[in-house]
Amino acid sequence: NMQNQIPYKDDDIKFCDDILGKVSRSFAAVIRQLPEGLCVEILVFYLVLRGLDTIEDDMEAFVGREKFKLDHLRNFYKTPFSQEGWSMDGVGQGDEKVLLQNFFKVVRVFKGLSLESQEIISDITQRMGEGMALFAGRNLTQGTHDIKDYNLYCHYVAGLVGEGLSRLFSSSSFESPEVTQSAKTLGNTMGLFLQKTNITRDYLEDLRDGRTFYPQEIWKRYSKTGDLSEFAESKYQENALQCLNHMVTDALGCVPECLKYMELLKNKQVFRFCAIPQVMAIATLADLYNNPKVFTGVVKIRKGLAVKLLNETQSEEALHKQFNHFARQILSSIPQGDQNSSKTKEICENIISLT
Ligand code: PS7
Ligand code: MN
Ligand code: MN
Ligand code: MN
Ligand code: MN
Ligand code: MN
Repeated sequence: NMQNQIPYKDDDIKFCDDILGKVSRSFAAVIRQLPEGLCVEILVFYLVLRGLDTIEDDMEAFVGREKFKLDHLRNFYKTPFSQEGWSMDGVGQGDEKVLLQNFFKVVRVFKGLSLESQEIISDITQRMGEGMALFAGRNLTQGTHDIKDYNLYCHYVAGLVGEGLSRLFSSSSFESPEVTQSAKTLGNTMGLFLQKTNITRDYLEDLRDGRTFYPQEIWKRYSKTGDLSEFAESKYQENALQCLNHMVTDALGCVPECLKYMELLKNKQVFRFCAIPQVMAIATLADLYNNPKVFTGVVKIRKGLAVKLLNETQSEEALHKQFNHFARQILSSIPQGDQNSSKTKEICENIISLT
């Protein structure tokens, strides 16, 4: 065990913790409450993937040299970790840019982790970078192709996170080997649920970035002009809402497997780490469902509600109560004549029966 051979530099951990609080309000709270033996591991895992995602998301820095971006994505698991003092300048904005400028500090903390943890983080970063490069090399102005293609993108950017986290939970012995056995199935779905919620919510933001993930198999059924941007026009609002409700219904399909995954968890802090983002996601989906504001701005759950959910998600019973509540909320807002109403109803009723 290499745990103590490379001493942590307190300043490096401090940098990691500070920048975490700046780049993610939502993950900072749930990561910081993790037990020793997982807390720093997952902090580093988060920041490595945040660095990779900053490269993926930058639609300006690589204009005219797109090949560079793909190389950076593919090499991110390796180059920063093998070149002393590696950093990147001019990619990303604000605190995410600062993260890449100081990335060698994250690397130093990484090198103080057990080799087993390093291997998990490195493997997931490599596979995610490969997947991101596949999609970043495509024209995504009109979204992904079909639901299979959409699921594949979500697998690369979020399902793999669920897989890696599951392996870290088991390897730290805070959770049983069963969690790792579910890593590629239920663990993957845990990530898909978060990512699908994010993509569904970010319709407008992603459209403006010229890179969207709504699958054509879904949105073209509701489109008059064959251009995804039409949903932002008020004259197409009726169709836009039908499309949105289809996207929400598709995301809700993840819920039974997510509930099954969370039943496997035994450690209270690991449970909260996993469950809180899931509860925020279903609360967000309930807010998005049939909501025209998705097409005019950003829909975010009220701060007060987010704080309440964070505080109340302490047990499986509380988790079930929240999922039951939001499934009922969606069920009661299904509009007359919605094309997916029976599917939405069926999934909500199933969630209610499971909780
Ligand atoms: C390592 C905790 C718990 C079994 C940066 C947590 C961005 C939704 O970019 O910041 O603002 O639109 O809102 C997180 C499964 C991944 C999936 C993915 C890694 C749950 C790089 C989260 C975070 C697995 C690709 C953040 C997937 O959303 O996005 C760690 C179990 C990063 C999890 C990205 C998205 C995460 C995301 P943005 P957000
Ligand atoms: Mn965000
Ligand atoms: Mn991204
Ligand atoms: Mn992003
Ligand atoms: Mn997004
Ligand atoms: Mn229950």
